[in-house]
Amino acid sequence: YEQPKVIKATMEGRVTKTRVLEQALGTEAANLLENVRHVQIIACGTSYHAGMVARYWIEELAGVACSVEVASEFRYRKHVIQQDTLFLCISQSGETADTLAALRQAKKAGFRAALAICNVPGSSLVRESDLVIMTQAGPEIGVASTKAFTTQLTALLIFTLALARHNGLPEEQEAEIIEALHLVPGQVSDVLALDGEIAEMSKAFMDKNHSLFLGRGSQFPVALEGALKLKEISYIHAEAYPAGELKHGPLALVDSEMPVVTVAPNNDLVEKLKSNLEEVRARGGELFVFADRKADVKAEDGIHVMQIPSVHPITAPIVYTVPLQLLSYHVAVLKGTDVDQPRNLAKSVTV
Ligand code: F1P
Repeated sequence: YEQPKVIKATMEGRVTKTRVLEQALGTEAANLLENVRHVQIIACGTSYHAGMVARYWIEELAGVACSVEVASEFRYRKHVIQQDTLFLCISQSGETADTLAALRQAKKAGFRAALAICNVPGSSLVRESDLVIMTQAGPEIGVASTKAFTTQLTALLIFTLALARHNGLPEEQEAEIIEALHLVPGQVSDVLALDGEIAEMSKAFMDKNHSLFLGRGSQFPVALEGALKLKEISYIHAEAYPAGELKHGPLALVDSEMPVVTVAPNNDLVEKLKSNLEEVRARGGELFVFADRKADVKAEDGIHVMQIPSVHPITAPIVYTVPLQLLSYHVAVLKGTDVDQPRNLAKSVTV
């Protein structure tokens, strides 16, 4: 529920009505962002999903190649790092052992600069990076990240626009996206107001053991994040797939016992997504769709549709994450699990 406030706080002092204030990212920002040819993102868990969303933004808006990898794999792999690579670590705590190890290892291989997106001032990650964008999420009580994720996305979009400016993004496009970003806190509040309806929807998951989350484009990482939230706090097995991969395997799992959750903002992939939904329905799967009104996804037998405010396609991943967080929360409450302290998990994995 703090998300509208902390997203706003993460924007504060970093953007005007229409521009990113590059100097607010650090005095060295302009130099460090010049001539970046590749961004290598490293993170774990929810922070990794934020990095996956950022890849879509960085490649689309800045035209810069971007790779994303979980730190726990990156650190044990032999890799080639180019000198013109910006190494970007995302971590709520700034103390995740795998992320720090990956950064230290990459330092030896050499890169242009290290940027941290982090929530804890003075953390190891902040101290060891050249450029830092602090998220202003405040302390998270729960183990499962929620506001850390949406503020990470906010910081990553601001960073992307600063990088994009060095790579020729037209001012009008930057202004359009910043204006859309200013609308996000209000849109998140509108989604939070759907709480009662989402609680009602969550009842359908009570007696289920498995679930599937689908998304396309930058909504695929949102589906991954939704599935992670459901796993973490309700212990229901949840898989996320890019919707176009359905026919390459997961469709075999679909039956009436497998609820399928989908996020459907109004973008140029929505028509393809709708045909994926039909594939699920034809196999007796029950669909739960969070959709933009303009996307015109029709509620019918086996398809439950919840309308989400119209949002800009670039900022949609931030807004569409929130109904999935609420859904997991309500399923967990109904199941009586400990939402704040899930079994077997620690807030910060430092070993
Ligand atoms: C990474 C992370 C969290 C997750 C859990 C365990 O932490 O995977 O995303 O919610 O708390 O650690 P961080 O590097 O973002 O602090």
